[in-house]
Amino acid sequence: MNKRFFCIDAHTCGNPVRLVAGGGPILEGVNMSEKRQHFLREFDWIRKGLMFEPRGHDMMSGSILYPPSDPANDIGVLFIETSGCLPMCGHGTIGTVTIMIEEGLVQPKIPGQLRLETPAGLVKIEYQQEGKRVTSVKLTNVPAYLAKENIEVECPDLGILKVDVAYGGNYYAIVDPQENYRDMADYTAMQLIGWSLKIRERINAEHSFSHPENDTIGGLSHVLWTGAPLQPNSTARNAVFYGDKAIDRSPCGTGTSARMAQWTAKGKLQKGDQFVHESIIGSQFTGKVEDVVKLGAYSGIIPSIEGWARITGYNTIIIDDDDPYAYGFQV
Ligand code: PYC
Repeated sequence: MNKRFFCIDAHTCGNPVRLVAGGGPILEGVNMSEKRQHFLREFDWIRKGLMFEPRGHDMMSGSILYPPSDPANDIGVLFIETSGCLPMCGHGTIGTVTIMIEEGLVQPKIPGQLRLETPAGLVKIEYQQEGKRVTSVKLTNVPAYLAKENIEVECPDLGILKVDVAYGGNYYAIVDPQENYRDMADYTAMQLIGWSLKIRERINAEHSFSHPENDTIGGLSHVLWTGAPLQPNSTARNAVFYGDKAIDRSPCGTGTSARMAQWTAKGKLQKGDQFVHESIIGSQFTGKVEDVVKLGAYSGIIPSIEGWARITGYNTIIIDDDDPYAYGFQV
């Protein structure tokens, strides 16, 4: 089999987004959550081929577009990454919206706005344009909440760490400054990656995390290391680990959502407050606590995230069965 995928590549604040504009599979399901399950059962080879080396790399991330299930909405989005099919991806949403609008892949029902169906739920978009260029995308995310506080985990080299776990579209272990950890700036990205792998495995072995309203979403997937901001207008800095080897180059939309839920639960943010998050490379997302809500038995928030993306190229990618590395590899 020789399959072609017509992709448009972009980056959101430094992190890649590969939108599959042609060649994606037809998926069964009444919503994006069911379509995601179908993709994982039968088409995960597409994700592996497009995300891993030699066609992708450790940080690669992308999306595939689907017609909406509800005619009130504009489009459905499936997120693909080296780590799997995320229920929601913030940087992926900002890049996908920028590409869709600039390339005319969707006709918004209301100019400047979009309603996106994602596997995690409905995400509302407002975007700004100057001429053809999309200059900023604000997404109002699914509800975020603090799931567990003060989990103790043994981290190689550092010793015992206490972490909170919060959900912002994915589950995040948040490592704040404490006796055995001061700031992400003290360590290399390689150190953070190695430690993240271990602590994620250890936390998942002892604790379970399941979305209160959607049991297809669960498990700790990301680790968010915090630090003091380097830029005067940032509230905080972070390095988000995902997959097996990636540190997000963007400030991470679902991570920022999770962190705002954690801060709100601890009384450090309230409805209407802004939170400017800085990434490992200094790029910024502006977050806001739009509302406080109930999510099952939990108190949560509706976070919004605003950022920008740029298209980097058009990419027709071939996955050919005849190639021993058709479905990618990791070293
Ligand atoms: O922006 O939500 C995000 C994200 C998740 C993983 C990488 N980026």
